[in-house]
Amino acid sequence: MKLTVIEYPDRKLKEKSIRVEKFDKELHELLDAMYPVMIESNGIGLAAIQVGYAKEVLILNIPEEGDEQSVENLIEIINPIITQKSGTTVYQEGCLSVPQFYEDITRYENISLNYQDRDGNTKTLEADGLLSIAIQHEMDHLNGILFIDKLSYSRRKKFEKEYKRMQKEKKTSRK
Ligand code: Y12
Ligand code: CO
Repeated sequence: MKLTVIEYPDRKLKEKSIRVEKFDKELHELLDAMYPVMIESNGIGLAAIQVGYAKEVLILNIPEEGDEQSVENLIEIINPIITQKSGTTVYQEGCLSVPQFYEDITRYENISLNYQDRDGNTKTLEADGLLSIAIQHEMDHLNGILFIDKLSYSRRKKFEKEYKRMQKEKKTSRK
């Protein structure tokens, strides 16, 4: 299974993902194919909708401080539900579906969630720091929300202008 990352403004990214009911070979193949796409793109988080699958599936690989990304730090999250949230934190976020653009976004500082692993086992996770931010960013993808949807009206207008210009530049440099 060869996957590619869908980029804004593709309407597919607005789709709401559907709960996973079958923890079968098809799901495992999707998860296995998402990992190299995320790593090769220098990403630390990826939702299935970003590769065209509207399923409540996301993966994360947050490197430990001063360390390289390793498969040992891979977290696969299916059907997540946030059960507790507290505090606020601001972080300059980026997204593989919105290349070359970073913005300060406010999120909950601490979250607890319930989710399932690739075999359907129920898990709980308490997250803070970058992991908490990344989970919230990826869970937004499951609802068709991008981090740029959280920008103020004026920042969003500026983004659209800059993004269009960057896309035009990309196209002309390919010719
Ligand atoms: C904090 C905030 C957001 C997340 C969600 C996951 N985001 C990413 O994994 C973003 C990756 C990314 C990688 C890029 O590529 C390079 O840096 C080489 C990138 O740069 C370009 O597009 C040029 C942008 C975003 C997790 C935690
Ligand atoms: Co993203």
